Amino acid sequence: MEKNCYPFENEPLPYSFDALEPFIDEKTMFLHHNRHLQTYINNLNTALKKNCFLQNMSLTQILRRSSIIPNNQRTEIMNNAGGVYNHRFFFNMMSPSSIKTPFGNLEKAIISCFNSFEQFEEKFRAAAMSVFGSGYAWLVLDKGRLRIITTANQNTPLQLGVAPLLCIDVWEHAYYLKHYNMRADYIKDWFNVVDWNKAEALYKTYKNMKPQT
Ligand code: MN3
Repeated sequence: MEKNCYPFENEPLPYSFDALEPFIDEKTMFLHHNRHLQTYINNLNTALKKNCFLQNMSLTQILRRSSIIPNNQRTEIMNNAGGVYNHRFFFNMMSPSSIKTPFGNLEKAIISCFNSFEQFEEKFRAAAMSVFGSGYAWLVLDKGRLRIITTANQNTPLQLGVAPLLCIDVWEHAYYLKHYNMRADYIKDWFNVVDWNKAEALYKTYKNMKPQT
Protein backbone atom coordinates (compact mmCIF):
# COMPACT_ATOMS: atom_id res chain seq x y z
CA MET A 1 0.00 0.00 0.00
CA GLU A 2 1.43 3.37 -0.96
CA LYS A 3 2.04 5.82 1.84
CA ASN A 4 -0.61 8.41 1.30
CA CYS A 5 0.66 11.49 3.08
CA TYR A 6 3.87 13.44 3.63
CA PRO A 7 6.62 12.38 3.15
CA PHE A 8 5.46 10.69 -0.04
CA GLU A 9 7.45 7.73 -1.30
CA ASN A 10 7.86 6.24 -4.75
CA GLU A 11 6.59 2.69 -4.38
CA PRO A 12 7.70 0.13 -6.99
CA LEU A 13 5.50 -0.49 -10.00
CA PRO A 14 3.06 -3.41 -9.62
CA TYR A 15 4.93 -5.11 -12.53
CA SER A 16 8.50 -5.15 -13.84
CA PHE A 17 9.86 -2.35 -16.05
CA ASP A 18 9.86 -4.67 -19.06
CA ALA A 19 6.42 -6.20 -18.38
CA LEU A 20 4.61 -4.00 -20.91
CA GLU A 21 6.95 -4.87 -23.80
CA PRO A 22 6.60 -4.73 -26.75
CA PHE A 23 3.93 -2.05 -26.35
CA ILE A 24 5.74 0.21 -23.90
CA ASP A 25 9.49 -0.28 -23.65
CA GLU A 26 11.51 -1.02 -20.54
CA LYS A 27 13.69 2.10 -20.71
CA THR A 28 10.69 4.40 -21.00
CA MET A 29 9.02 2.72 -18.03
CA PHE A 30 12.20 2.96 -15.94
CA LEU A 31 12.82 6.63 -16.68
CA HIS A 32 9.14 7.53 -16.39
CA HIS A 33 8.78 5.92 -12.95
CA ASN A 34 12.23 6.35 -11.40
CA ARG A 35 13.05 9.81 -12.75
CA HIS A 36 9.88 11.67 -13.79
CA LEU A 37 7.57 10.47 -11.01
CA GLN A 38 10.42 10.57 -8.47
CA THR A 39 11.02 14.24 -9.30
CA TYR A 40 7.35 15.12 -8.66
CA ILE A 41 7.54 13.25 -5.34
CA ASN A 42 10.75 15.03 -4.29
CA ASN A 43 9.39 18.44 -5.26
CA LEU A 44 6.09 17.81 -3.49
CA ASN A 45 7.89 16.74 -0.29
CA THR A 46 10.14 19.81 -0.43
CA ALA A 47 7.13 22.09 -0.84
CA LEU A 48 5.19 20.40 1.99
CA LYS A 49 8.15 20.59 4.38
CA LYS A 50 7.22 24.21 5.13
CA ASN A 51 3.50 23.48 5.60
CA CYS A 52 2.81 21.41 8.73
CA PHE A 53 -0.95 21.70 8.31
CA LEU A 54 -0.81 19.99 4.89
CA GLN A 55 1.44 17.15 6.02
CA ASN A 56 -1.29 14.87 7.34
CA MET A 57 -3.48 15.32 4.29
CA SER A 58 -3.67 12.65 1.62
CA LEU A 59 -2.84 13.41 -1.98
CA THR A 60 -6.52 13.47 -2.95
CA GLN A 61 -7.39 15.75 -0.02
CA ILE A 62 -4.72 18.24 -1.10
CA LEU A 63 -5.91 18.12 -4.73
CA ARG A 64 -9.58 18.54 -3.81
CA ARG A 65 -8.99 21.42 -1.38
CA SER A 66 -6.53 23.62 -3.21
CA SER A 67 -8.03 26.73 -1.62
CA ILE A 68 -6.40 25.97 1.73
CA ILE A 69 -2.89 25.97 0.20
CA PRO A 70 -1.06 29.29 0.78
CA ASN A 71 -1.37 31.49 -2.34
CA ASN A 72 2.36 31.73 -2.92
CA GLN A 73 2.73 27.93 -3.03
CA ARG A 74 -0.55 26.86 -4.60
CA THR A 75 0.71 26.45 -8.17
CA GLU A 76 3.86 24.61 -7.07
CA ILE A 77 1.99 22.22 -4.77
CA MET A 78 -0.91 21.59 -7.17
CA ASN A 79 1.45 20.90 -10.09
CA ASN A 80 3.57 18.46 -8.10
CA ALA A 81 0.70 16.77 -6.25
CA GLY A 82 -1.04 16.43 -9.62
CA GLY A 83 2.12 14.95 -11.12
CA VAL A 84 2.25 12.32 -8.36
CA TYR A 85 -1.46 11.51 -8.52
CA ASN A 86 -1.67 11.32 -12.31
CA HIS A 87 1.44 9.15 -12.68
CA ARG A 88 0.45 6.73 -9.94
CA PHE A 89 -2.97 6.39 -11.54
CA PHE A 90 -1.54 5.95 -15.03
CA PHE A 91 0.99 3.29 -13.93
CA ASN A 92 -1.53 1.42 -11.78
CA MET A 93 -4.06 1.19 -14.59
CA MET A 94 -1.69 -0.70 -16.90
CA SER A 95 -0.73 -4.37 -16.73
CA PRO A 96 0.57 -7.13 -18.98
CA SER A 97 -2.83 -8.85 -18.63
CA SER A 98 -4.21 -10.65 -21.64
CA ILE A 99 -7.67 -9.10 -21.18
CA LYS A 100 -7.78 -6.56 -24.01
CA THR A 101 -11.30 -5.22 -23.67
CA PRO A 102 -13.63 -4.17 -20.83
CA PHE A 103 -16.01 -6.72 -19.35
CA GLY A 104 -18.80 -6.88 -16.80
CA ASN A 105 -20.46 -3.70 -15.58
CA LEU A 106 -18.00 -1.36 -17.23
CA GLU A 107 -18.43 -3.04 -20.60
CA LYS A 108 -22.21 -2.58 -20.34
CA ALA A 109 -21.79 1.07 -19.37
CA ILE A 110 -19.35 1.70 -22.26
CA ILE A 111 -21.74 0.12 -24.76
CA SER A 112 -24.72 2.06 -23.41
CA CYS A 113 -22.79 5.34 -23.52
CA PHE A 114 -20.68 4.97 -26.69
CA ASN A 115 -22.67 2.28 -28.62
CA SER A 116 -19.73 -0.11 -28.87
CA PHE A 117 -16.22 -0.63 -27.50
CA GLU A 118 -14.85 0.27 -30.94
CA GLN A 119 -16.64 3.62 -30.91
CA PHE A 120 -15.42 4.29 -27.38
CA GLU A 121 -11.86 3.47 -28.46
CA GLU A 122 -12.13 5.83 -31.41
CA LYS A 123 -13.42 8.70 -29.25
CA PHE A 124 -10.81 8.06 -26.57
CA ARG A 125 -8.05 8.01 -29.18
CA ALA A 126 -9.31 11.27 -30.70
CA ALA A 127 -9.37 12.89 -27.25
CA ALA A 128 -5.81 11.73 -26.50
CA MET A 129 -4.69 13.05 -29.91
CA SER A 130 -6.40 16.39 -29.25
CA VAL A 131 -4.32 17.24 -26.17
CA PHE A 132 -2.20 20.18 -27.32
CA GLY A 133 1.25 19.92 -25.77
CA SER A 134 1.34 17.92 -22.54
CA GLY A 135 -1.49 16.34 -20.60
CA TYR A 136 -3.76 13.32 -20.24
CA ALA A 137 -6.94 11.79 -21.62
CA TRP A 138 -9.29 10.17 -19.11
CA LEU A 139 -12.34 7.99 -18.90
CA VAL A 140 -14.27 9.31 -15.89
CA LEU A 141 -17.54 8.84 -14.12
CA ASP A 142 -19.37 12.15 -13.90
CA LYS A 143 -22.58 12.04 -11.85
CA GLY A 144 -23.00 8.37 -12.69
CA ARG A 145 -22.29 8.77 -16.42
CA LEU A 146 -19.17 7.86 -18.37
CA ARG A 147 -17.33 10.72 -20.04
CA ILE A 148 -14.05 11.15 -21.88
CA ILE A 149 -12.14 14.26 -20.85
CA THR A 150 -8.67 15.69 -21.24
CA THR A 151 -6.54 17.61 -18.74
CA ALA A 152 -3.58 19.89 -19.45
CA ASN A 153 -0.16 19.47 -17.87
CA GLN A 154 -0.62 17.95 -14.38
CA ASN A 155 -4.19 19.08 -13.74
CA THR A 156 -6.29 16.23 -12.37
CA PRO A 157 -9.92 15.16 -12.78
CA LEU A 158 -10.28 15.52 -8.99
CA GLN A 159 -10.27 19.29 -9.45
CA LEU A 160 -13.31 18.84 -11.72
CA GLY A 161 -15.19 16.70 -9.20
CA VAL A 162 -15.30 13.58 -11.39
CA ALA A 163 -14.08 10.05 -10.63
CA PRO A 164 -11.28 8.71 -12.86
CA LEU A 165 -11.46 5.17 -14.30
CA LEU A 166 -8.61 5.20 -16.83
CA CYS A 167 -5.96 7.58 -18.10
CA ILE A 168 -3.25 7.85 -20.69
CA ASP A 169 -0.25 10.11 -20.19
CA VAL A 170 0.43 11.86 -23.51
CA TRP A 171 3.42 13.93 -22.39
CA GLU A 172 6.16 13.15 -24.92
CA HIS A 173 8.35 11.50 -22.27
CA ALA A 174 5.71 8.73 -22.05
CA TYR A 175 6.49 7.51 -25.57
CA TYR A 176 9.27 9.39 -27.34
CA LEU A 177 12.04 6.77 -26.96
CA LYS A 178 9.99 4.08 -28.71
CA HIS A 179 7.36 5.88 -30.75
CA TYR A 180 9.30 9.11 -31.45
CA ASN A 181 6.74 11.79 -32.34
CA MET A 182 4.04 9.26 -33.31
CA ARG A 183 1.51 9.75 -30.53
CA ALA A 184 -1.14 7.80 -32.47
CA ASP A 185 1.05 4.65 -32.50
CA TYR A 186 1.65 4.99 -28.77
CA ILE A 187 -2.08 5.30 -28.05
CA LYS A 188 -2.74 2.18 -30.13
CA ASP A 189 -0.07 0.28 -28.17
CA TRP A 190 -1.38 1.60 -24.83
CA PHE A 191 -4.76 -0.04 -25.51
CA ASN A 192 -2.96 -3.41 -25.30
CA VAL A 193 -1.82 -2.82 -21.73
CA VAL A 194 -4.92 -1.28 -20.13
CA ASP A 195 -5.79 -3.08 -16.88
CA TRP A 196 -9.51 -3.69 -17.45
CA ASN A 197 -9.72 -5.70 -14.20
CA LYS A 198 -8.83 -2.60 -12.19
CA ALA A 199 -11.04 -0.36 -14.30
CA GLU A 200 -13.99 -2.67 -13.66
CA ALA A 201 -13.23 -2.71 -9.90
CA LEU A 202 -13.02 1.09 -9.78
CA TYR A 203 -16.24 1.43 -11.74
CA LYS A 204 -18.07 -0.82 -9.27
CA THR A 205 -16.63 1.07 -6.29
CA TYR A 206 -17.66 4.48 -7.64
CA LYS A 207 -21.10 3.25 -8.68
CA ASN A 208 -21.77 2.09 -5.11
CA MET A 209 -20.53 5.30 -3.51
CA LYS A 210 -22.83 8.07 -2.38
CA PRO A 211 -22.29 11.34 -4.26
CA GLN A 212 -19.71 13.52 -2.53
CA THR A 213 -21.00 16.64 -0.87
MN1 MN3 B 1 4.48 11.32 -17.43
